[in-house]
Amino acid sequence: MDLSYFHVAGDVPHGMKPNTSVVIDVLRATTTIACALNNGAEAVQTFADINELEKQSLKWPSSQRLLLGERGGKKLDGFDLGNSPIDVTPNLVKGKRLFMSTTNGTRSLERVFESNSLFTMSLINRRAVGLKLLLNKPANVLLLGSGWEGAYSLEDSLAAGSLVAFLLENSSEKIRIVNDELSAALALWSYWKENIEGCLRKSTHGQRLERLGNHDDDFLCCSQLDKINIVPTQREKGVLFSP
Ligand code: 3SL
Repeated sequence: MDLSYFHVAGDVPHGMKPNTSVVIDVLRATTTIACALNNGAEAVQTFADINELEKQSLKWPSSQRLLLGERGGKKLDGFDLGNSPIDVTPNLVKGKRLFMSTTNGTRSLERVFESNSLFTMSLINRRAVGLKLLLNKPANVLLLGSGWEGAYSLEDSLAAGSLVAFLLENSSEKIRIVNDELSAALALWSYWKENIEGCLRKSTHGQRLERLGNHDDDFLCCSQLDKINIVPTQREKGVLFSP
């Protein structure tokens, strides 16, 4: 299996249509997606564009939908929830379709909507995604971080490194690291793996969240490793289900 990692959507070479993609946004979109599906959401439908989200969500019965969204880390006006994985409780999300737009994570997803297989990953479901890749054995996998407005983020690279470490430890077949971004991510994982929450808090987006208010529960949740067995999987364009 050949794996490459790009920090943000804009780094993916123009015209590249990946076969298998794994989108990562540890703080916090892909952690929230995994938690929502784990807590019984019917699906999470993702949008880079808020107007499009509002239009599409109206096609869904109001009793069966929730709008989730943030910009700059703050909940969007008129939306039911922001983007905290703590808020997507079973009580709120069970059986509902979540319509979601975030600053960076949903943009990364949009870049690879056309992939034949598309999964989302965070630290919380790293093992589940790793096992899925070992089972499916794709020849090439694109790991795509979300960053912050086009810039690198520490926590997404950490998660990319954690996935490749898992694959190297558990694969009977050759795992090939194709680009330097992924080698660097693996080194980052070796450096921080005993203090994941410390890494998330050190990251610039972690510091942004701290400036916005107390996010202790979010940090705790987003830094949990291998706690959820869900692999959010695209079955319709932009819509993630738990298979
Ligand atoms: O940028 C994103 O997509 C979000 O995950 C950012 S936040 O953590 O919700 O602020």
